[in-house]
Amino acid sequence: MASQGTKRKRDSESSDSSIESPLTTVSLETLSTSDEASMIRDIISKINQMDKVNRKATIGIFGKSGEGKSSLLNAVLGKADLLPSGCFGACTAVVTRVEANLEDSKYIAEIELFSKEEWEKELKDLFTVLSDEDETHELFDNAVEKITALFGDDAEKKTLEELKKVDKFAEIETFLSFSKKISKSDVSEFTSEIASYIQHSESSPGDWYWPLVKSVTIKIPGCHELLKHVAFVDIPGTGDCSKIRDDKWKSTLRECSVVWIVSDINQAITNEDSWGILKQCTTELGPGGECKRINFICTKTDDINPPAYIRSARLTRDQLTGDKDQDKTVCILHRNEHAKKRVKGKFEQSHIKKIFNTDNDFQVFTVSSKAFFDTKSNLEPNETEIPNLQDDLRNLNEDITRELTRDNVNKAKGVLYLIQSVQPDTDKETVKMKDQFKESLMKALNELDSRFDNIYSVLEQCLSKGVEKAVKLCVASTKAMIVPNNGRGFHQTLRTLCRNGGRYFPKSRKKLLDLNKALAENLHECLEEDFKQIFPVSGQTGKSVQEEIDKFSVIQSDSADFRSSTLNHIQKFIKTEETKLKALLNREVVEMKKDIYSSIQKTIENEMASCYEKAVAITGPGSMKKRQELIITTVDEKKQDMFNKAKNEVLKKFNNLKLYIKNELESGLKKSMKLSLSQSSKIIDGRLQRD
Ligand SMILES: Nc1nc2c(ncn2[C@@H]2O[C@H](COP(=O)(O)OP(=O)(O)OP(=O)(O)O)[C@@H](O)[C@H]2O)c(=O)[nH]1
Ligand SMILES: [Mg+2]
Repeated sequence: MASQGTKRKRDSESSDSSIESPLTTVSLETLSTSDEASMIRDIISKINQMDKVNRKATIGIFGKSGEGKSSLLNAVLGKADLLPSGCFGACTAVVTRVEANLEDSKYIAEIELFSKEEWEKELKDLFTVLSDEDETHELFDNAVEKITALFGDDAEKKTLEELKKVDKFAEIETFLSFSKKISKSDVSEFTSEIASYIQHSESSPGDWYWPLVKSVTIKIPGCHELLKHVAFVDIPGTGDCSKIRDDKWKSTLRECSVVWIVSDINQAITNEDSWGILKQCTTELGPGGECKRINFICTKTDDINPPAYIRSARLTRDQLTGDKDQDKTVCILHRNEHAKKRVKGKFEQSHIKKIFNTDNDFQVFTVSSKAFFDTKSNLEPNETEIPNLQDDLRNLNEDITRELTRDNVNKAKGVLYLIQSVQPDTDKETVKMKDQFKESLMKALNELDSRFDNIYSVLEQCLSKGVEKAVKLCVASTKAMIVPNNGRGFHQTLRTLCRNGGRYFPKSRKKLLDLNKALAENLHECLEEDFKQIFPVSGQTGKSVQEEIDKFSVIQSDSADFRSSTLNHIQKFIKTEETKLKALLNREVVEMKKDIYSSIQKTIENEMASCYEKAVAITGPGSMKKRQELIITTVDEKKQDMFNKAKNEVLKKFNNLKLYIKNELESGLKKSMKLSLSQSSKIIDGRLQRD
């Protein structure tokens, strides 16, 4: 629960009493306890901070290389050349985050580089791959690409020792020790400067830095309406075998609340890559993440051969005009309609829909980024559908603004009720209120406890089934992954898999090999259905943790229970504080559930770690076979213990979640009650007199 602790700490840190405003002139010395003082400061500071609070939804853009992801993002943001596109071969080399610069009118890039140690390890790995005879393996190509991008042509033919002597080597070492930030007023200057950090290009080898980059964040000015509450992540179409890059990729997926799948319209149905990439990520996005919506975006709609299309779609004369240009538009729009129907149909049938649980939140767009910028195009701007996507973005921003406004109104209401609650006028009623409060708090907490225990039992049952299944099937699934029928070139793959702690990330993400994920699969599968009900990414299921939190209340009715209007104000204050607390907890639950879900695979990873290390150390003739045997024997020996540990870890984390929620509700509400019943009048009186 450490992460939640930190989060909370940050909240109270932000309520620094040094923030000056008319409200902070309240004399805080009049308070008797530090608790109360800190709570008042907290409330005042939160009111002052209302405008500054920002919440962002992350939109992940997925798709094969060359499908038009970066061009699409440029079009949606109305900045034709912001992100590099249209290179020969793969173009975007690193995960690129794009968000608004809300501070000034500069274009800013914050570049996260490898640490010196990480780079040394990566370089050593690259040279191990290069020393291998097998030049046909994609790992070999990947290593050559990186070394030549940084050190120039033929650098890969040098040994690591030789390379260490060239000037560029020392230059790179120094380069890595500084954090990198680019800030420019002019967009084209900015674009050319960032290119060497995010763009993959075969021209001018030796001038590129992308192999050293973990990720890039770009902040652009003047896009408040589209980006105030949204951050885009342009995810490169090709993978990278580096573990560091892949970990970044995975953690980005868990953040996405919206996904855009991008596919060239001509292959939208048959394109197994776009669907395949998505399939690979469903665990991280769905149960392990927070994805609520998917937009499938067919790109390059302007790219059409009208005579061929008329023939294949059997368009009749009635549908055509006889004018060449107009008929091109007819064909484009006809194909758009057709693609929308087909893609929707495919999604309805797919396993992806089941995992995401998105009944209404799947939309198909058919866009042309090129025509959007081309004033002479056959397509009207709205026929390029880029404006539709912009509207979609505006709606998402407005939804978040509304959510923040609701939170802010609640915060303001809390303070108003507190101000109205002057010293209780009859002691008897105060005592009655205190007693009632204590009693209903205990009752509500007990009820919550038992409802959480029911959820715990559901989880326990699913996981026990999963353990049983995993124990039965794990050896076979291990063999299926690490002893392929065609073993040619596999020893490189297996060695990399062991070096990366059980994972191998090929360039095409479709064929990802992740032994830990495969071992966790049966547990995930048995858990999936109930987990979705317990932690839905949106909506109500009747069984969710979020709904249990919502049901919790210490104030049973909205009606006035007390003769004194003061006590009724206090009651309203507590209710408002309770609503705020529950909204915050519901947001924290999303992070906790990601942690719970991913703990299955993490436990397996940890259990298998020493086996992978031993396997990497095996050298000499027959090493591949020895590695395979070692892994299979380890899985077989550890299976019972390993899967039970994974199960217990989930249950332990769920129990911690329960304790955390109960504790936050109890301490938060007691604090509010204490504050409203004790010194509030003094503070308010003091402030009113001063004003
Ligand atoms: N005709 C046409 N071409 C487009 C359109 N959008 C992109 N392209 C072209 O498609 C190619 C690839 O576009 P990118 O935006 O670089 O593709 P990407 O998906 O970002 O590729 P990676 O960065 O390699 O993952 C470029 O040559 C673009 O000019 C479009 O709407 N119409
Ligand atoms: Mg790109």
